[in-house]
Amino acid sequence: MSRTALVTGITGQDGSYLAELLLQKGYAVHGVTRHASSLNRARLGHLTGTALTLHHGDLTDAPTLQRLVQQVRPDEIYNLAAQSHVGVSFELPGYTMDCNALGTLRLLEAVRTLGLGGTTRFYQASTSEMFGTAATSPQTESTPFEPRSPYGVAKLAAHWIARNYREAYGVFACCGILFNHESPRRGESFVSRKITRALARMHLGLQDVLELGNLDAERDWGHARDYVEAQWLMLQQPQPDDYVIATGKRHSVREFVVAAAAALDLGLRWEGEGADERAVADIVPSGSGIRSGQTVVRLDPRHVRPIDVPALCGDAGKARHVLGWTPRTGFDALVREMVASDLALAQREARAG
Ligand code: NDP
Ligand code: GDR
Repeated sequence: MSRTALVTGITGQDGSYLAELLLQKGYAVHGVTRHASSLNRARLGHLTGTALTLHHGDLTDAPTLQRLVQQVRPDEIYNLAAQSHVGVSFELPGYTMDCNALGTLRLLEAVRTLGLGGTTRFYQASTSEMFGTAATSPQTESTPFEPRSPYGVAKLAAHWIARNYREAYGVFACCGILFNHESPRRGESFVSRKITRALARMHLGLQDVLELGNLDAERDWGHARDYVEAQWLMLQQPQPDDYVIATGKRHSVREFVVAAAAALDLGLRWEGEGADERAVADIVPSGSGIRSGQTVVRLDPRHVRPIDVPALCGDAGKARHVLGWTPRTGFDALVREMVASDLALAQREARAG
């Protein structure tokens, strides 16, 4: 008999890849979407006519979550919904706590009070942001948490409440501690997509300047398509557990810009304090394709966060051993795929005038 999954955050980057994966595996997929005045289902358009059913719902609305869990009685719940932007969480700390922390509690309470703890498996989208200024690198499942943003704090509360429901009530809850993962479907305000979208547009003369904040931040960037497989694998194990999902390689924001510019053969001009080419030359091995030119990348303090996480890099050894999971897409291939997709988008924009 086909299995049923309930996915919150289905309109997001991960939600769309996960929905594809589950539909391929024969699941009936139920997605929770927020009501919005303008359409927010662009990432799901290609799934029309499949075993996908969408329901209005919101992580801030407990009665609706209760009703949806009761109605769908899912075999698996994937809680991907969140106010997911770290920078925005400094502007919206209350909402971020409500959605990301209490929202997870509301969903777990629905599972528990409906008596589904023993049958419905629960995936929680935890994050490397919970490590914050971790003293050790690479980070593993046992690295202490030290979050540096309202987003990280809220996600840590959700992480602990999911573990608590596992220990206290026997809910089959797994937390995936995922490091940054990107794709052509990444939201345009996250740094990877902001870079590939802007450079592709600048290549065609549609934009003059790319403004960024902290260029020295280092992240462990993987591909979302690979990472949703790990989410599914966690819920197929005999026992619930928590897993770090990462590539184990870290790159700076500056390196991301350089890699994207190289893919478009653009010459860069760095502006703003701390954005000089010498700093670039220090971190980019010679002969990697970087060259000076007229494409302006400007360091703008408006994009710098009140505090930032300087560097994150994960050790996914446990996922490799227990889940048999390894990332398939490396940094260069990820950047090239995103650049190619954004170049096609910019070309359509240029044609439309
Ligand atoms: P996105 O920002 O692309 O998607 C977030 C989703 O959550 C969207 O579908 C959004 O709906 C939905 N959402 C936001 N607020 C609410 C709410 N109040 N009620 C219901 N739905 C809501 O995120 P990603 O796909 O990149 O990430 C998925 C999850 O994984 C998130 O929880 C994120 O915090 C976490 N995560 C992501 C990582 C990454 O690198 N991508 C790494 C680690 C964790 P709408 O379309 O209406 O805005
Ligand atoms: P992050 O991703 O905060 O790691 O959270 P983001 O792409 O927003 O930032 C990564 C790093 O780049 C620096 N940065 C900028 N960031 C943005 N968004 N815009 C800029 O202009 C800019 N300039 C420099 C940031 O300061 C930061 O250091 C993502 C989200 O998907 C979370 O939901 C998820 O939990 C974590 O990844 C793991």
